[in-house]
Amino acid sequence: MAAVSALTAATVALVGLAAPAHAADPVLRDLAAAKGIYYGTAVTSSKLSGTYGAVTGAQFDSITPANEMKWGTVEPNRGSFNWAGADRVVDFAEANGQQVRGHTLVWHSQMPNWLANGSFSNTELRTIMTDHVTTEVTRYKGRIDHWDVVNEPLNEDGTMRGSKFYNQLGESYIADAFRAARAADPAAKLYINDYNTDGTGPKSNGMYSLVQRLKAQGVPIDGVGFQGHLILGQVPATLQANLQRFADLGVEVAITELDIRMTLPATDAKLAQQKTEFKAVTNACLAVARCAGVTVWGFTDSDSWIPDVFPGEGAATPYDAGFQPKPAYYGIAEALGWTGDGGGGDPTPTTGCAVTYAVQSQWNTGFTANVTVRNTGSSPVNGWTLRWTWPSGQSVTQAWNATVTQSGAQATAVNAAHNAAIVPGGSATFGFNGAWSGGNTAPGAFTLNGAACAVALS
Ligand code: 9MR
Repeated sequence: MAAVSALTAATVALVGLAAPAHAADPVLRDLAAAKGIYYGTAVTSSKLSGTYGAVTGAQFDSITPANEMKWGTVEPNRGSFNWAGADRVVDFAEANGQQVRGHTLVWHSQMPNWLANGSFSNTELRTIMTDHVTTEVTRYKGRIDHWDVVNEPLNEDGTMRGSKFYNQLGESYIADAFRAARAADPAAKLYINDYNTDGTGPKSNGMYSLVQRLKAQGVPIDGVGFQGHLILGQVPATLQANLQRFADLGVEVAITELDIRMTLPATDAKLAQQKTEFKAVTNACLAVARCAGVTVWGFTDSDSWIPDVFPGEGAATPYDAGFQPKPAYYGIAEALGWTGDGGGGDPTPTTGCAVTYAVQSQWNTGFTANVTVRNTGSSPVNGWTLRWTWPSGQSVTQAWNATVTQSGAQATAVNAAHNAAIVPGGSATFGFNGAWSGGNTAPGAFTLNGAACAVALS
């Protein structure tokens, strides 16, 4: 316990002492937070490390497991549960200060075989469904901000989809699922979610009527998710008006699965149009006071469902398959208020860095500190030297994950082989033991490869 309180007491919080020396690339989660919304991404739990994990953690403040919370994944055999992937996503989110959208509890697809092919009486099926909702929501109680309680309940013409649940239980399955979810975690916002409801039209009208009916029955529904699986050149002109009319029913709205696919190959012209369209969708959310946020369905083209399902189409996300931001990424940032390119279009590659310095523990003559340096530019960093000057005579005695030397008051940390490369949005962390006497004031300024870094909250 002594170590823990030392850590708390000695953690040094430094706020924005220096601006990056060069125009830095935007951080979507920070821009979104400043606008009062979240910017999220769907994730694949097994990929949440390395560059994929670094960009996810750096850029987004909400994550949604693309598959790991679906019924077929969590209960492949009746009564036997597999929470590994879902746990990994929730743990990652907490470690990175992110919200989680739980996806999804009751859906006609990705059901386990025992459920999809089993035959149950209506009463039994209703209990199986509400028990499932109760079990899963209870497991993550207090750790999930939004639940997609019911997913894709509608046909294209706006009538109710003939799923196993609807066919046996009628529309009341929806009310029961929401009530079970509310009882299990009263703090979670409960959503209904569908695709092709983004603009006005028969399916959206069907959703509108359904939400009206649910509200009239006192069903605890908090939000409507608009998936936003869009096609280049076909972003509905009525998106904002549509979101607004739902908001006017007294529910939150959110764009929950945004991607904008194109016929491959991606050309500069198509990517430029895609930028405009990601920007427009983000703007539509910003224009609606009750729009909680936007989630992209995979942030990189290497983690998108589109090529598997629509042969010959793809490039639907804001980052290319090599984790480089595409014009769409800058379109999102611009909608969120970023002006780093001076309004002149996609910027030339930029450099920038932000440093978090934290004393982990401190004793009479020594201390242990961690330093995280984040690449806030758009160019990859390949090999780095981080320098700082000690304000009160400290010295580094031993370091790990970097080689640290000291000359006079100046400390110089050079990357280790394994953390030499820092992708845009990514970070490297190293630690050291130091000696102090008199005072242990934190360094106020750092340079990365010669350029000043912002010093962030630890
Ligand atoms: O992204 C998901 C993909 O990995 C799965 O194979 C697929 C199976 O149906 O589901 C994808 O996610 C879907 C989401 O759960 C609901 N809306 C449509 C998404 C794309 O199919």
